Amino acid sequence: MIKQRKLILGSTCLTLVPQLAFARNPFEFQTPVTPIARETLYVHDLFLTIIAVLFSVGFGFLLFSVIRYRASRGHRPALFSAPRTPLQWALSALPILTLVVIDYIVMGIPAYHAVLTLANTREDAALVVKVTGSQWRWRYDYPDQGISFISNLSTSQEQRDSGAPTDPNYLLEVDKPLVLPVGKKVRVLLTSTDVIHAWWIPSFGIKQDAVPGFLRETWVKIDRPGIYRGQCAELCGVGHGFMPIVVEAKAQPDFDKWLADAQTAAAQAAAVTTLSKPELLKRGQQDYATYCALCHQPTGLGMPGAIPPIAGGKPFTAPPAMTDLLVQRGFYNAGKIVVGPVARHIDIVLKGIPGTPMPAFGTQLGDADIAALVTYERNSFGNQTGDVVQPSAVKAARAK
Ligand code: HEC
Ligand SMILES: [Cu+2]
Repeated sequence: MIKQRKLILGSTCLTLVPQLAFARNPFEFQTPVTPIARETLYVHDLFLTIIAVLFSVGFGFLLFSVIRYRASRGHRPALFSAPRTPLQWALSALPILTLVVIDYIVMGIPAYHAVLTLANTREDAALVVKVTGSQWRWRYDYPDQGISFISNLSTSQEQRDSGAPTDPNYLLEVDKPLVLPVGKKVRVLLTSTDVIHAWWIPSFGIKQDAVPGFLRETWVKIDRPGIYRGQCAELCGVGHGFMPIVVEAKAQPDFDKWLADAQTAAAQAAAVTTLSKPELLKRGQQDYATYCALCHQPTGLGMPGAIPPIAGGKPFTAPPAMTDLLVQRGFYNAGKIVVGPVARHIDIVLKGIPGTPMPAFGTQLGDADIAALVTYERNSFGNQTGDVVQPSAVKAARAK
């Protein structure tokens, strides 16, 4: 009995925890800030009210009958099993008809309307944004504005690993939020590069799957400036809890300014073809922590049997299916990881190793970042090749 109670209490707490982080009280939804969120919340409240009334009336009748007509007072069960008199027929039909009216009209019409609203992604859309899920981060593209960037979790490794004091937005903070204008309808296209993810922002009333090979869509029209947070809502691997969503809604003039700045920055970044070695190493170190450390580990030592070390000379044993691929690429010899040729290294980071968890970063990262990563890996974790790989070399490798 105690065990059962603990179980019930525990599971109740678990369902409440995500709510606690956002809502004013644990039983409330986040304050809706889009038409979709308002409408779905309205439908929810309406249904809940109707169901609560029906439940109370039905259960009230039941309780009343159980107490009033109990056997100890000499009452006997009725012997008939179907209505007989016209009154009995009417009393049986009434609840059925009531339910039909409630289901198809009172609840049906608002619910249908909410679904139509949800599906109306194109009409009056002022801006299109593409959202791409990848293990384990979101990428945002503004196709008509020529801007794209990756949004990464910014909660520090110490907070995640060692129980250091956590920020109020622990695991719900990113380096670059998606920036959107308020009061404008934004059409959101969703897809994925690997497995199914889901883009979920409770205060927008949106939870849409991002499916590889498909383009799904939804829309938002945000009421007021602010920061809105969400999470990936489809279990997508070990980093599933580390790909939050942050949307920063700005008034139109502020949004325009942000857009202009982002366009300038993108043009400047594209113009860079050579970087100094210290610049490459610094950038490579940051990128490694963001994109590679989850698998190859902050130490570069990988995980036994599953993820090879980046550090050359370290022993690594794994099934031949895995080590054969590494041998082919020149990264494995006699039970040990070796630092393979530069060209193969660039190739692995650009295209991944097909058929293994090693992802292709070519579609996610620019030439400068890939050059920085390769330079960093070849000069860190005890590797001392001295190689400096420039963005131009990555550009050339892409062209092949
Ligand atoms: C999802 C996990 C994962 C992530 C993230 C990841 N790798 Fe890998 N990586 C692998 C696996 C698994 C292999 C071995 C593949 C095989 O041959 O079976 C590998 C192999 C490699 C190799 C060749 C072997 C070696 O150890 O030197 C290099 C180089 C490499 N990864 C670099 C990177 C870089 C750079 C990043 C970040 C930009 C990265 N990886 C991110 C899983 C990952
Ligand atoms: Cu995900």
